[in-house]
Amino acid sequence: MKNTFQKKLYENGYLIIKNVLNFERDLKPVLNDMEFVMDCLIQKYTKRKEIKKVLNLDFRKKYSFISKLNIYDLDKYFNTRLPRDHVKKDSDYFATQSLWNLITNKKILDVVEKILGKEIMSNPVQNTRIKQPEKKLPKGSIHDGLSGRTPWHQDAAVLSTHGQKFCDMVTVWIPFTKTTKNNGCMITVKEINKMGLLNHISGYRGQVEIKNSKLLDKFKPIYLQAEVGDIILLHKHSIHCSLPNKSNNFRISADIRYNRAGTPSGRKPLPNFYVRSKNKKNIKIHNYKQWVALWEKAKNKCIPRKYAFKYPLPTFKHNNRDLSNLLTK
Ligand SMILES: O=C(O)CCC(=O)C(=O)O
Ligand SMILES: [Fe+2]
Repeated sequence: MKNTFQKKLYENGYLIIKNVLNFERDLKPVLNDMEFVMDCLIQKYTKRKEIKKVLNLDFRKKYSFISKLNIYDLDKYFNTRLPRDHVKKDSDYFATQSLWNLITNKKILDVVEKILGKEIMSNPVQNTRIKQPEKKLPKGSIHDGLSGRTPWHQDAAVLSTHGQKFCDMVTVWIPFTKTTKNNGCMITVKEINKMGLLNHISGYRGQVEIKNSKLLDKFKPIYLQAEVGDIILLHKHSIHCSLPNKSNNFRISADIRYNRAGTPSGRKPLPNFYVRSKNKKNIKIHNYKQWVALWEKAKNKCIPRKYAFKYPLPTFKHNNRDLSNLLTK
């Protein structure tokens, strides 16, 4: 039997929950840490005599500045997880105390509990996205998902084949800036999530994209707009993408995920640990340092194979689960 929350999430593929988080307490610390990372990059990569001037810029100007420095794989410094490819001993990532606080935030877990029940694990599929106005982006990044638009996809598609089948996962999308049609909110189409997992193919940068996604243009989109403090839940089969940031401002968000304990994470050997349980003994990771240690342990496992995760694409070798076939049924 599904409760009201579960029914609504299944019916529409998404749920917008208003006023869950407090900007100053829950969100600002993450922005501060992002700025701290920028300051470190500036000190490392800027000409000596320019450093002082650049450090005095505001958040947006600093980010614009470093995004022009051609730093290899810049996104990795702001991402909550190991870089997808080329994992090395010194691979850096954005596992900060503020992110740990967000992942274990009681107010978020209280919402997630209504969907997944009382036994909840943090899932390692997580991203932070700093999106500048699209007109400022290098051409190659316009559809890359992290700094540009995100193509149509379902979140279950980024899991291993085992995870696609068995992981009971929910996405929590968190805005750090008010997110609107104009600055690149996500859009979705209701009900298609009920079709289950669709066939996905590889996008131009190896990202995940629904096959025949052009067909979705004829549906009425739902704009997933949100205020700072709101959170958006996505069903693992919700189909969604994000619009271009046409504003003159930044659009910043994080997406973190949780899975029901006892179901696979879909991203072995990355950290997957209890954040809530009726049996307190299940909770073994109690603080930020233990969490970072988990990521470092996972990193050591990924170094020999060089990647942190891979998308099994195309998702299906046959056409039965192609959107084009399912829509005509
Ligand atoms: O924020 C975005 O552009 C896309 C986010 C997304 O696809 C997700 O949170 O699952
Ligand atoms: Fe997604």
